[in-house]
Amino acid sequence: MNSKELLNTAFRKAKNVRKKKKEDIEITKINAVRHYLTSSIKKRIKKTNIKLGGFEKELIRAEIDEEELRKEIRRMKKSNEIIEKLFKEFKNKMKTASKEEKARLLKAFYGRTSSVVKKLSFEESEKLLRALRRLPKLKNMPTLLIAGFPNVGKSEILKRLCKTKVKTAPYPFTTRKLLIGFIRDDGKEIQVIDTPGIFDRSFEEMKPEEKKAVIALKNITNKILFVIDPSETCGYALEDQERLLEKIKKTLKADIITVATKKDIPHDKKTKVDLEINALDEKDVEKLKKEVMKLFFK
Ligand SMILES: Nc1nc2c(ncn2[C@@H]2O[C@H](COP(=O)(O)OP(=O)(O)OP(=O)(O)O)[C@@H](O)[C@H]2O)c(=O)[nH]1
Ligand SMILES: [Mg+2]
Repeated sequence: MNSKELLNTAFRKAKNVRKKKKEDIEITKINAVRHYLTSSIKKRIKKTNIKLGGFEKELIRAEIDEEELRKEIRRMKKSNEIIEKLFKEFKNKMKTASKEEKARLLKAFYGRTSSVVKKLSFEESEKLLRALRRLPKLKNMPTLLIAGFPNVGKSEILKRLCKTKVKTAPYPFTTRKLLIGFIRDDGKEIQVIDTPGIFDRSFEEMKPEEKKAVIALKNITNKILFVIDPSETCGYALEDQERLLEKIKKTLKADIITVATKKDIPHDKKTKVDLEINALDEKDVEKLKKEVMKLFFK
């Protein structure tokens, strides 16, 4: 929704109104504009003036500026009040006006409401609605979280472990929200969540994507698959990835499986992990799956 579209639709509706018996056509028109604008804005307020709790609230906060949203909602309410006032004022004037005057008043009403609505950006509420759509639909069941630096191959692992359709690409921040898959093995089932990549830095410094991963780490589960790319083709030093792992170990009481991926790419780096895999090799993925299931069902 943007103000231009909103106004265009409102004026189109006014153009198409039919004359009511007892009412001047100009009054019917300004009423149509008033009704469409205020009810659309009211709908937007209702959708975005909401209370969220806990984990979802934190995820939303990673993406939107709450203070800005509150301000935008206040501006929307104020605009509706002004439109209602203008409507009353112009309706009264029209009642006693001549034909020419009515035509002039109609134009003036359109002008005044336009300038009120044009000041609304709907930017932050638009962001909120997008963030709400992106909220993960988590199931209450045993859950594994895949974490690590950007571009190391986390989503590739989700794709292969769960046969889930996910976007993978050779650049950082391909994954921008929490993605969900499921592993079914031997009559048992777990939920797997792939997170956006994170760097080893403070929460305040993080991009919204990184924040979402950290919020997930702190809230969803204590079972983590930490992915390391020792080939460094991800673009980041092995030592930095290891430092992040140490930090996660220290700050979260979690059961962690560490996996070094991209085994097929030659390199001379050494790292201590539970498992080394080539995510594109089915046998390796099968081994990883067994290892993961052991973490849940001993
Ligand atoms: N050769 C090789 N390439 C791999 C392997 N695993 C992942 N890749 C590739 O590495 C690139 C990055 O993989 P992604 O799964 O998108 O990485 P990610 O960690 O999810 O990245 P972000 O979502 O950006 O944090 C992709 O081009 C993958 O195809 C592997 O075992 N071997
Ligand atoms: Mg990814």
